[in-house]
Amino acid sequence: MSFATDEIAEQVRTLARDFASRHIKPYIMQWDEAQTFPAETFHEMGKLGLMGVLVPEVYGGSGLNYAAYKVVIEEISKVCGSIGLSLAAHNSLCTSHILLFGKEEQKRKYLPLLASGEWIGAWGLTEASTGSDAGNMQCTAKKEGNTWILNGAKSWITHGKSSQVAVVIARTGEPGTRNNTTAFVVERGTPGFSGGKKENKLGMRASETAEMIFDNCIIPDENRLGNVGEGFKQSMQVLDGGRISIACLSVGIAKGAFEAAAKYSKERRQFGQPICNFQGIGFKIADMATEIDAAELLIMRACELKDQHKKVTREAAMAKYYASEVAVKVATEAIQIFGGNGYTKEFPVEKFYRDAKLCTIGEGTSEIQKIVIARETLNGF
Ligand code: COS
Repeated sequence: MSFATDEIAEQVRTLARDFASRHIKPYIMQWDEAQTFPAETFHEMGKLGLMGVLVPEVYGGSGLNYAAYKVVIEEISKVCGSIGLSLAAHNSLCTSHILLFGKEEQKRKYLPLLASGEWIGAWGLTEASTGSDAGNMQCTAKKEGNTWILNGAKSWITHGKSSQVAVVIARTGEPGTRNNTTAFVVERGTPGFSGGKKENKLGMRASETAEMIFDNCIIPDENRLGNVGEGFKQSMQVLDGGRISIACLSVGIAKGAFEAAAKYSKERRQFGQPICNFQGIGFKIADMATEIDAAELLIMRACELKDQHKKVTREAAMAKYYASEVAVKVATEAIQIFGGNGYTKEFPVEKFYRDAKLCTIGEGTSEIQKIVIARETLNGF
C-alpha cells in the first residue's frame, strides 16, 4: 500500500484545498460562533463537482472513485470539520442511497439536482429513542392505495431543516424484525413534512443538525427506494460508505490540528529554544504523525475495496473507529502543545478539538464499530 495518489486525485486535492482556503477558512469562526449553516457555500461546491463526487457523469456527477472522494473530504475537513461533515453526509448518505438503490427514473430525477449542489440532501435513519438500535425505529409509513402516509420524527439529521430532499427510512411492518422498514425519497414542500428543533452543539456548529417531522405526510409509491422491507439492510450498506466518509473527515481534522501544532512547536520558544527541541513535545509529534498515517492506511484499504465493489463492512468500521479516536487524541495533544493559547479562540486548535468528538459518535459510535468489527472478524473463524 502506498501513499501515492493518481493524477486526478491530486487535481481534486488542489481544487478542494484552494476552495477551502478562499471560501471557507475566512468564515469558520463566524459560522461556528453563530451556528450558521452556509448553504450558499454548498451550492458553490456543487459548481466545482464536490457535491456529487461519486455520482457517475451520466447523472451529472463527477464520476470519481473513493480514492478521490477521500481527498475531497480530507482537504475540506483540514480547514473546517463542519463543512467536511455536511459535505460527507450529502455525498455519502442521501446521494449514495439514491445512487445505490434508486430506480433509473429516480436516479435521473434526483441525482443531477444533488450532484450540482442545487439541492442539499438529508438522510433520516436516527430517531430520539433509536440511535445505535437503528432497526427499532418508531416512525411509520402506512400504505394507502398507491401512496404511503408517514408519521413520526427523525432526530439528529444533518440538514434536517435546510435540505431540499431527504431519504427517510420508516417502519412498514410490525416491530421486532429487521425486514420491516422501507426507504422513501421525500421532497421539501411535501405537505406534512417539516423541519423541527435545531440542536445547539459542542462542535460541528456550522453543520446543521435538526429534527425532521412527518405528520400525515403523503408520498407516492414511486418515491419508494427499492423493495418494501429492505430499508434497514439498505441503510447498513449506505453506512458502510458513510463510515469511510467519517474516517476521511476524522483524518482531515487530525491533520489540520497536527499541522497547526507542529508549526507552533517550531515557533514557540521556552527556556531559550523552540519547544519542539524538548523530547516531551517531540514524542507527542511522533505519536501524532504515526497514528495519522496508520489511520490513513486503514482508510486507503477501505477505499480500495469500495472501488473494487467488494464488501467493506469490517474495513470501513475499522477505519472509522480508529481514525475518529485518533482525531480526538491528536486534537487533544495539539491543545497541549499550544498550552494556554490552545485553550483560546485566538488559535485554531480548540475548534478541531470540539469538532473531532463528533467523529467517535456520528454514523455509529466507536462501541458500535467494535461490535461490527468483532462480528465480522469472528465470522471468518
Ligand atoms: N451490509 C449488508 N447487510 C447488513 C449489514 C451490512 N453492512 N449489516 C447488517 N446487515 C444485515 C444482516 O446481514 C441482517 O440480515 P439478515 O436478517 O438477512 O440476516 C440484517 O441486516 C440485520 O442485521 P443485524 O442482525 O446485524 O442487526 P442488528 O440490529 O443486530 O444491528 C448494528 C447491528 C448494531 C451493527 C446496527 O444496528 C448498527 O449499525 N447500528 C448503528 C446505527 C448507526 O450507525 N446509527 C447512526 C446513524 S448516523 S447517520
